Amino acid sequence: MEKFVSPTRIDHIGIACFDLDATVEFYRTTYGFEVFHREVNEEQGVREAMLRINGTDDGGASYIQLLEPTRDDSTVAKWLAKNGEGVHHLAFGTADVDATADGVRERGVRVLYDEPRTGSMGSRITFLHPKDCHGVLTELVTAAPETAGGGTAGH
Ligand code: CMX
Ligand code: CO
Repeated sequence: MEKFVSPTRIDHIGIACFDLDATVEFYRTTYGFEVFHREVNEEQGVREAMLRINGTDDGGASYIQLLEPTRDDSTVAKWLAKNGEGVHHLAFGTADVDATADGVRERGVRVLYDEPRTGSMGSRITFLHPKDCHGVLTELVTAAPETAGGGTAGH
């Protein structure tokens, strides 16, 4: 068995919403959080805004990820239809998503992708099945090298 690589921080909390701009505005006016990055991820079927909350002691950062579905058959659209707005998933940051996912898989947890896919800001991501994680859809993330140190805004 390879050495297990534990996650070292909360990378983000993913929040599903019906109206991304209105939700961004709520976080801005209520807490003063500004948008660090926006993108559309067609593979995941989401339009998203990342709000950078704090740096972390491993040189990374923690975000709130606001998610609005781009199509009705996306996982987030399905989830919103069933649950309404709210916390959709938790994402742990790891230095090596492949190694962490392999270790978690060896522990009997279903990893949803054979190989990590592309997430926010060029990160590599995979997901663990919520039914194997006490009801929490859990994402594993390795930040792209240029954002791992916290990066700069303005994407
Ligand atoms: N949190 C907790 N439980 C969840 C869940 C979530 N976000 N989504 C689904 N579930 C539960 C459901 O409640 C359901 O439980 P019951 O059978 O007890 O009712 C069960 O899992 C199956 O749910 P479903 O509605 O039938 O949904 P699917 O099985 O089709 O999909 C999942 C579930 C996890 C496989 C799918 O959401 C997925 O592939 N997620 C990973 C990708 C993703 O979420 N992308 C969007 C975010 C992108 C990003 O973060 O960048
Ligand atoms: Co996420």
